[in-house]
Amino acid sequence: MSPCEKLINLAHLEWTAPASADAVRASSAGIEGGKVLFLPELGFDSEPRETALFTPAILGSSKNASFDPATGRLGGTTATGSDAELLRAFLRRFSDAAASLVGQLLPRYRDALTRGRASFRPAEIAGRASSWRKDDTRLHVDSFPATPTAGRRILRVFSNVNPDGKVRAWRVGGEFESVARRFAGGLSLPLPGSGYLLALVRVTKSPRSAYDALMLQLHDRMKGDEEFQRASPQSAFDFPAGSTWLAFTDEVSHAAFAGQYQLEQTFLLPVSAMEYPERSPLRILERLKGRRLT
Ligand SMILES: O=C(O)CCC(=O)C(=O)O
Ligand SMILES: [Fe+2]
Repeated sequence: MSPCEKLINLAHLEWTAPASADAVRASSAGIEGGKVLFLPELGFDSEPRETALFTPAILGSSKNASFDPATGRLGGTTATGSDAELLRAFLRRFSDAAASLVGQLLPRYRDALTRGRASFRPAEIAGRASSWRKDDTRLHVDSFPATPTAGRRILRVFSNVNPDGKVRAWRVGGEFESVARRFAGGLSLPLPGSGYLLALVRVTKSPRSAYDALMLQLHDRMKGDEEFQRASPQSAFDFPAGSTWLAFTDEVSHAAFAGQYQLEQTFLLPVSAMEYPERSPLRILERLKGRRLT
């Protein structure tokens, strides 16, 4: 598998300027075809005083510092006072820029998207210790244990903001449908009512649907399968400093194995807003399991 099969190159240069009709067509076809939209020339600029944030020392025990645009709340950081204000403003600016970019490139989704959290990732990934389940250097699709999507798509914007020109090194894997087929037999449907119980005892923020239960198992099975990690179709790609990319990360298998300093914004999209909803992980898993999952 060559990297160009999984990547759509876009010459779009701006966070807020309208995208050309060609860019909109290519973005829509690409993202719904399970590709990564890659904007090699679109970097996110930080302000001179924000260089104070470019150190892993702002992290507590977490991998990322997070920002919730709905409440303005920060997470995962030890920054307080004026440093916290600086971090909040930095992440708010990125969150707004990412929302504007997605609105320009994917206008079909604009009114249906929910903006989730943004994150800043100042720690080097390579050599970082982590449990296998949390280890994003292993190929996986995204599924969040505490925040079920109830079938909605996870669309994420990433920007490599490394100040020293270091790449973000990823591997991108094969088609969702073939990955899902490989593991589907081993994914078990949750007991009726168990999703509500998890919400009741606050393991999850909302009831975990059957879809979310299967996606979490898929995430774990992928990461835990050495043979899959080693031998499944995948290709490496280095995202340069000063570049931006976006993908449906619930569908596109990915692993990030080196790099430091990245911004990320998560969006959720109802399957009904897609041009081809039948290509969603929800509909694919429903076909494989022969039943509704939400
Ligand atoms: O930090 C990255 O480059 C991506 C890590 C990852 O797999 C994720 O955030 O889901
Ligand atoms: Fe991921």
